Amino acid sequence: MKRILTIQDVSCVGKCSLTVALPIISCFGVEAAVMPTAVLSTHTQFKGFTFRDLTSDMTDITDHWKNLGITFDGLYTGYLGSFEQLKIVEGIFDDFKTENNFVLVDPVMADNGKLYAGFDLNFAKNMATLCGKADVIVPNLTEACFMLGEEYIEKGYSEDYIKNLLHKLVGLGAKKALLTGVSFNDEDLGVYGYDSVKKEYFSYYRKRLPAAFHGTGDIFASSLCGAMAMGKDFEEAMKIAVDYTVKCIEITLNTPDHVDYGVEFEKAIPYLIERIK
Ligand code: PXL
Repeated sequence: MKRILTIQDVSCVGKCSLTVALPIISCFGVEAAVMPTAVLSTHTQFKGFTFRDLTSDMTDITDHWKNLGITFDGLYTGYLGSFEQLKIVEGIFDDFKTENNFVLVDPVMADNGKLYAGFDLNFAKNMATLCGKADVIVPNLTEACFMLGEEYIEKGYSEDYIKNLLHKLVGLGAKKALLTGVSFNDEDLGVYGYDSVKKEYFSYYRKRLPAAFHGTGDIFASSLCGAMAMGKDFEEAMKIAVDYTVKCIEITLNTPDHVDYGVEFEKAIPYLIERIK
């Protein structure tokens, strides 16, 4: 069985980071090993969340794995809470990256033109350095702009604006950059990427839905990770991840009593399993 390592926080309530990565990656028949970076009572969009930092455990955990000779078919990082964690994660990539596995970095720190609580421009610069060590990075437009020091344009941008961001993103060192939340009109929304090895662009759009929910970036990245680990080729993995994310949003919109802090990704699991057959 393929085994990936995902490094991100546990938000006890919040339907994001590890609480979505674990069930979603399992759907692909891939073992999800975890490195929890922090335990929060909720994700940071709630007021008054608690935060237990686990940075000081990270190196002990990987030392044990190294002694046991444990290896991974993929390394996938999401929300990371401090500069020190970024440095430790770079070291984990150095220790566990091989010629045959992949490194996927989702530089979780911002959305809708704003940084999340606790992050600043300096963190974005350091996250950009971590992105340089990845095979695949999946920032949203806001995260890309903060990492690159580029102007964030919410809507009405040109294809050249996106292509310029993609070139600068792969310039950080990542082999493939995939921008999420890209839209050139009012009807469609999707992802637009660039493969710096093949020198090819790729994109995939679906009809825009009339709502945005927290946690969909983590759902996208987790399903992309699962599909890549399962052995799907990259473009197919990207389409699976977009389709599953859209299904999660559709189901949530059709559930009148849904919570307001995340999507009903659990109800879309039968769709995902059917989609990857
Ligand atoms: O969904 C991204 C995410 C993950 N983890 C924590 C967060 C967020 C976004 O706000 O706060 C703790």
